[in-house]
Formats: sequence, structure tokens, C-alpha cells
Amino acid sequence: MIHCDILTLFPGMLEPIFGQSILKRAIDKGLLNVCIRDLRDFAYDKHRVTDDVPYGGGGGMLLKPEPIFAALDLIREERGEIRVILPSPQGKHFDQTLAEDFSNEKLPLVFICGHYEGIDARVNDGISLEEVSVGDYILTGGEIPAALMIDAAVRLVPGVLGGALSAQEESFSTSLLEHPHYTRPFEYRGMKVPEILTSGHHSKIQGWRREKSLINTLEKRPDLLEEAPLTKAERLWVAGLDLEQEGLR
Ligand code: JF5
Repeated sequence: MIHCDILTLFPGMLEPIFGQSILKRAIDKGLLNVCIRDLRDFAYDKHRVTDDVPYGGGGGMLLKPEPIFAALDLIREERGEIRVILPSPQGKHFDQTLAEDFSNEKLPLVFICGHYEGIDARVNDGISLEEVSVGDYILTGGEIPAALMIDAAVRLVPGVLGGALSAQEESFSTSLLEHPHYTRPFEYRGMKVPEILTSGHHSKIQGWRREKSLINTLEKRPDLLEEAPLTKAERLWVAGLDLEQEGLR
């Protein structure tokens, strides 16, 4: 079970994401709890202002610290100890290992979604939090990164995916790309499904999938092969393929 609170100025960006498909089902099954909180509700001045101009000038707007501190105070009162995440291009990179870590987290995850030019630095300095980046590019806000991280984590919670095996099976073979998948029809626009997949010969199918997985990884993400758990025989076979590829270029 994953619990998360999301602090945002734009609840409407997140609501539909959690109201559909697998995330909705995870919530309905009690495997995910999401509490979207409008930061504006924690702006206590007359006009409920959440942003302001930066000291020193330079234009743009920053999120003010008070609504964020007030929201975290309330969440701590409600929930006790929490783990605070700040989506930011300056953070450590989100990856499958951190997704697994989030999926096993017993503390509520609290995401602070920044907007505009960023957030008053006192949020970062005054609160124990983890800055996490979902990639080296700049977005308009932290909502999409927050949803992305929750999505990656929740599919690892047992019972969330249809075939309980699917996520497990994958996480065994992390660091390798998948083999190609086929469904009906058997022939489409002259392209046939590899015969072996229709043979019913389970061990041969396993062997074929492993080969395709290795080839796919060599072609698209050769860097992954360094860390991947290959057998000696597989290493030799891949080295041979690599030379062959070299010759064909
Ligand atoms: C954000 C101020 C946060 O842009 C991002 C981001 C990029 N990679 N990972 C996260 O976060 C949103 C925008 C403005 C703070």
C-alpha cells in the first residue's frame, strides 16, 4: 500500500490521472491512497496569495514558503512522520530502484509540486526533503513528475497489475530490455508472428525471448549490458553479435 499527499496549485491537473485505468483500480482496491491538496487552501492572507516576485529582481514568480510550511504542518499532524519529495530538475535521477523504494515505503510520501520559476529556497533549507528529477529538462510544474513517480511505484505493489506475475517477472530481468511481443492476427500486412511462439514449446519460447531480449538491448541500450546478469555463454554470444553488427556497419 502506498500513501501519498500531493501539494499543488492545480489539483485539476492530477485528479483525472488518478481517476482512470490501473491507478483508479489500485485506489478502489485500497492499494493506493492519494490525497490531492490545494496549496491555495493554505494561503491565509486576504487574497490567498501563493506566489510572489523574487528578491533581487529578475522577473518571474516564486512559490511563497508559508503555504507549503502550513500544509506540511497539517499533514504531519494528521499522519505523523512523512517522507517529503520535491520534484525538481536539480534532484537525483528517478529510476526503477527509487520506484521500488517508494513502493516499499511505509511512511506517507508527500510531493510538493513547484511552479513558475521555482520555490522559495527556505522550503529546501528548512524542511528535510529529497529533491528528485525525472529527467534533464525543464517542465512547467511538478505535477507530471509527481504522477509519473507514483505511477512507476504503484505498479510494483503486489495486486495492482492484472497478472500478479507481470511486475515481478520484469523486475527479475531489469537491466535488460524486453523481447518483442505479438498478438493476433497471425499475419498482418504480410508480417507474420515468429512461428516458434505458436509452437507451444515453452522452453524453446523462453530461449527465443531471452535471445531477442539480449539483441534488443545490444541494439538500443548497449550500456545496460555491462550491469546485466548474463551467463558466461550469453556474454560470449553477445560479444559475437556485437562483432557481427560492427561488420555490417
Ligand atoms: C518544477 C520549479 C519544479 O521541471 C521539473 C522537473 C524536471 N525534471 N524533473 C523535474 O519539475 C517541475 C518546475 C519549476 C520546480
